Amino acid sequence: MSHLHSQGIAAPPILLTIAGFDPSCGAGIAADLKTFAAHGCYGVAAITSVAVQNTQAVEAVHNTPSAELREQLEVLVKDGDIAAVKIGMLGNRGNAVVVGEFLDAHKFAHVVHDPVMRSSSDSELLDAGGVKYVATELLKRSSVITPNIPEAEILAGISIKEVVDMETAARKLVEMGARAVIVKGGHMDKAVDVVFDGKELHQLSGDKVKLENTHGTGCTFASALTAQLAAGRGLVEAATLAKAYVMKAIEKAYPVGKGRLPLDHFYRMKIEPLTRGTHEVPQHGLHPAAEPAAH
Ligand code: PXL
Repeated sequence: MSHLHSQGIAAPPILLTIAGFDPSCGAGIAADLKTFAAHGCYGVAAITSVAVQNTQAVEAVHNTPSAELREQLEVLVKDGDIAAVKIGMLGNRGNAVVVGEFLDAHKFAHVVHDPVMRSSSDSELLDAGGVKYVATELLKRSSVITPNIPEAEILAGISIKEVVDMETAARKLVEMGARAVIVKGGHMDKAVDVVFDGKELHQLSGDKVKLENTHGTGCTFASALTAQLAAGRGLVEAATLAKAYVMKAIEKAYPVGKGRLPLDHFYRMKIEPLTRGTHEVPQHGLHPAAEPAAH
């Protein structure tokens, strides 16, 4: 079937997120899809888990049965070319294994794996068997993994106090089979990220902005990275641009709900508020007051 259905409009890159659904839409699939859209990409999603959550807490997680996750992935992959895959919350070992088998069965140009283990509010988002499978199997199947400090400590089995420890963890994860690693330093005083492409170490520095009180930053970073890699950028440039995007989205995070602030993924697209006293006179269609239902 043609990719050009009408008017000669080409399809944007299609990015697949395999992640959990946060109904408050600050993290998980909703954050991923917003990030993809903000980068001019078309997002599709397979749901590994439905979290019962708002901006304040994760109250429960309901993991998707593995067979259902497999069906979701297969129906998407047979529909069109997926430019890149982003993996987030997996929930449990069964779903992690389904994703491992999916990556073996289909070759993708870019696989960004954010090895989510706990929420910002500290609920478990991956069981112990899943963590083991990620460490021994799944990280070998990604182009890049993006652990935060606690995740890097668990996967690499070392304790991280300083940037040099982040570098040691990154090297260790490459020894364990990862092709490239970005250890995110958001949990440190200075938000330095370490990028290791398997050959050279790089540091990305950035001022820490309102970080404590947000959620979805990890999902957003990995999704922006996926979009930049799909656009053909190299790892370090893609990571630099993704970090700049996340920092800006954090800076513009807004108060929705009573808990952690969701980021503003669309900070680049703002409608200016109307000047007070100005309103538009409709030129087409019915004026609201002329509709029978309005009286
Ligand atoms: O931020 C980690 C994360 C990832 N995925 C889902 C989440 C969370 C945190 O709350 O709910 C679905």
